[in-house]
Amino acid sequence: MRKGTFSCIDGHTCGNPVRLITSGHPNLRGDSMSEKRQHFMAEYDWIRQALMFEPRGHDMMSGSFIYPPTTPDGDASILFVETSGCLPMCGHGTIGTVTFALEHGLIQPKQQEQLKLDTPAGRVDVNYRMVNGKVEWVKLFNVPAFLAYQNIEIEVPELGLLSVDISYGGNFYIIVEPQECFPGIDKWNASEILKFSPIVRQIVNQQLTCIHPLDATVKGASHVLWTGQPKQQNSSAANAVFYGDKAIDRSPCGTGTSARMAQLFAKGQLQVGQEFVHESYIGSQFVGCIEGVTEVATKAAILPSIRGWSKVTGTSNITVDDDDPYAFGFQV
Ligand code: PYC
Repeated sequence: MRKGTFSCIDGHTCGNPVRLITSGHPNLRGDSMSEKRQHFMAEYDWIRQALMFEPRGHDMMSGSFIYPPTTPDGDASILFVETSGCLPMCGHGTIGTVTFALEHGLIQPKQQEQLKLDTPAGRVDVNYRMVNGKVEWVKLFNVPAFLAYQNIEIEVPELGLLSVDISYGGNFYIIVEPQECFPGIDKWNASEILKFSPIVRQIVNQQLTCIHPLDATVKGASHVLWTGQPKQQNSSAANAVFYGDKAIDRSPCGTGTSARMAQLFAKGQLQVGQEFVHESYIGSQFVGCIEGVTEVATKAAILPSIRGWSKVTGTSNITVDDDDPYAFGFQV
């Protein structure tokens, strides 16, 4: 039976949607969130498709479920869902999930203004500020991020020879900086990003293997992070992150910002403790920082933090019934 009613709190983090699904959770097998993610993808992906794609969602839709912690000291776990799949980690999703859950009393923190969250990518600690029942900001301490590949050359039809870096920040990002055949996102329009991103992603994934050294279920370059000149004076850098089949992240992308900081750190262009204000395609900002350094299976890595804000826009009960020919969404 593939039907149900799902209660949701809808909102956005710096412009990108977050749909926190508060009822209708499937029972998931597994000791860790990585194992539970595998079970969800194998048996319950219809829930993601129904709640993310049109007509109940849209190209940019992104959401989450809160589960009990999978570690003894954890406060809660998060499972991320998106049009692109079931992400190991999502930064804007974490900021939204924490904000909505705290404002609706869905998580009881063990420590004041701090949370320990279990995600499929690993432990993510959070600090936040709550005033008069509203969360003003959320700062997440993300999983270790590292530069996986540097200066990879790919031949892109109708574009030319493109040099890219691949960096991990909770998902694997293909990072494209301005160069001869790419003038920067400030000189391109959305249609060019939407046209070339899936081609770049396909070529990179044919040419390279991206697998997390500590969890082989985290694999594949899923997102393309194009860079360019920021619009705001106080931004350190700007990006347009492509995900799914047609989405450009409206937020500065938390895992993308982590991947970008790891890339810049590896190239000597960002230091530990230095603030990194990352601007999104619509001009919203996250404040990133490299909190320290570490290793991921002998690879040099950074410990990134990201600070941002979210707002609730409404609540809904979404009905999914397999007698609807579009119950599990469609893409045009
Ligand atoms: O904020 O990490 C993020 C994210 C991933 C995909 C869209 N946003």
